[in-house]
Amino acid sequence: MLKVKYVKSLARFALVLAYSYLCSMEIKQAEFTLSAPVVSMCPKDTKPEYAFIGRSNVGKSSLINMLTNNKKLAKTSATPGKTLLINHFIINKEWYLVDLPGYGYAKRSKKEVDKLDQMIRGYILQREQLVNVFVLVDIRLEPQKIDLDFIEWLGVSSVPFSIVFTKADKLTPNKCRQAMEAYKKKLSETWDELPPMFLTSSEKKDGRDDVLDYIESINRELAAQ
Ligand SMILES: Nc1nc2c(ncn2[C@@H]2O[C@H](COP(=O)(O)OP(=O)(O)OP(=O)(O)O)[C@@H](O)[C@H]2O)c(=O)[nH]1
Ligand SMILES: [Mg+2]
Repeated sequence: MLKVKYVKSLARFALVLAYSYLCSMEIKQAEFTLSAPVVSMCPKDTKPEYAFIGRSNVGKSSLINMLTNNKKLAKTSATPGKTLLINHFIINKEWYLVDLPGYGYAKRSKKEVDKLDQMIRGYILQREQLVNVFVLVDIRLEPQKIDLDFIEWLGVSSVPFSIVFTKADKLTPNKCRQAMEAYKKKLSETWDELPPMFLTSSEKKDGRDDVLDYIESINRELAAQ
């Protein structure tokens, strides 16, 4: 079977781990910038941005709120399909977090699905300042075809990405570990290098430092270029 090569080397992840022992990033300011229906209407800015994607209801908006310590920043809902636009939030006036609509919500019409799909993929492919896509995956579920297909599409499109497992508070630490191992095994069938992976709970604020330190390390790498 064709093996997809991960676009960024594992060396970066090792660097991030080393860096995370040294310091933790501080979020001094987080502000909503704008919501856009198409990439051409996104902020006219070149600061680096980090986008969050995944199935509807996986916890994208909650994760943004957890990272920024602001429960009201991104709109969340127990009902899937809450986020419908490309939402930019500027952090410390230096970089952006981007909340995207979810995919795979069964109650959407074909027309709606196609419209959101175009919005998401158009943004991911055309936004030059997008430096990393966080693909969110519910830790409680077996690897889902829809996520694996999306991950593969990112790979063949050469888009750098990481995987964030959400809702870790819903399982025991041991079950979380097993689920992550199972996911790695599944990805190894198609990938010869695995992307960085993070285990998070927006409820318990688990994984916050890991994700923020990863972002910080990329920001530093970009600033040094
Ligand atoms: N227990 C638990 N619940 C969570 C966690 N993260 C999100 N949720 C819940 O999951 C539901 C969906 O969260 P959202 O953040 O709105 O999900 P989303 O991915 O942005 O959803 P869409 O915008 O509809 O695509 C809400 O009821 C959240 O409270 C978590 O870490 N733990
Ligand atoms: Mg949302």
